Amino acid sequence: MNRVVSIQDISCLGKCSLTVALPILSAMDIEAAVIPTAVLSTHTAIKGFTFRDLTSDILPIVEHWQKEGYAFDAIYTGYLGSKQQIDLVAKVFKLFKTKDNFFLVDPVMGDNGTFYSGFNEDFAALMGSLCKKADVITPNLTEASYMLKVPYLEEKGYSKDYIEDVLVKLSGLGVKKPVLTGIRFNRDEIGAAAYDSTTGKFVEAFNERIPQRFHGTGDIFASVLTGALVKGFSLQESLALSVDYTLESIKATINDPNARNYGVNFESAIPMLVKGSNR
Ligand code: PXL
Repeated sequence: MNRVVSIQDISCLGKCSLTVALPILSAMDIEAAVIPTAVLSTHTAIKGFTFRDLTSDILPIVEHWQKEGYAFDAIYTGYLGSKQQIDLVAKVFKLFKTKDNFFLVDPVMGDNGTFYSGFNEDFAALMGSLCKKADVITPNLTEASYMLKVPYLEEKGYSKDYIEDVLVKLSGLGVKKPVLTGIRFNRDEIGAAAYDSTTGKFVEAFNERIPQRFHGTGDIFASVLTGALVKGFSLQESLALSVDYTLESIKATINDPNARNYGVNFESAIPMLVKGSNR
């Protein structure tokens, strides 16, 4: 069985980070190990959240695993709460690199042209340097703009050429396969675009756009993408499964009159993921 370690926070309630990465990887028949970087009562979009920093636990956990000889098919990082955590993750990458595994960095920092609470330009520069060590990254356009120090263009205010240019610039950071999420060239479709710098090819996947915003969809996308790549799906197939499952989760949410507005009903869509990740 494949084994992935995900390094990100536990938001105890709110359907994001590890509480979505774990069930999604399990549904894809992948063992999911975790290094929790912090414990929050909820994600930071809900006011009054608690925050317990677990930075000092990261290296002892990794050193124990190393002593016991554990290895991983992928290391997948999401929300990181401090510059120190970025430095530590870079160390973890070094310790666990093999010739066959890959690192996926989801540089969670913001959306819609602004930073989430607690992030700034300095943090984005450091995140950019972590991305240098990654095989795959999954920023949205806001995060990509901050890391590249290029202006953020509003939704639909860009062309395909612009997106391809951003992807090539991201690969210039040193990333083999940058992926941009939340891309839309028209009103009706949304998806992801990627550049495989090892072949020079651009790939993309789009599906229906539901004109509402939901929290946690980036984490769902990155978790499925990690799982699909681990299972040997092509970049194109992996993007398509990630886009389709995210849409299915959103549809399940809008069809549920009692849906909570802090995350999406990805649980209801798990049968589709199980089917889609077994071939
Ligand atoms: O969904 C990304 C995410 C993960 N973890 C925490 C967050 C956010 C986004 O706001 O606050 C703690």
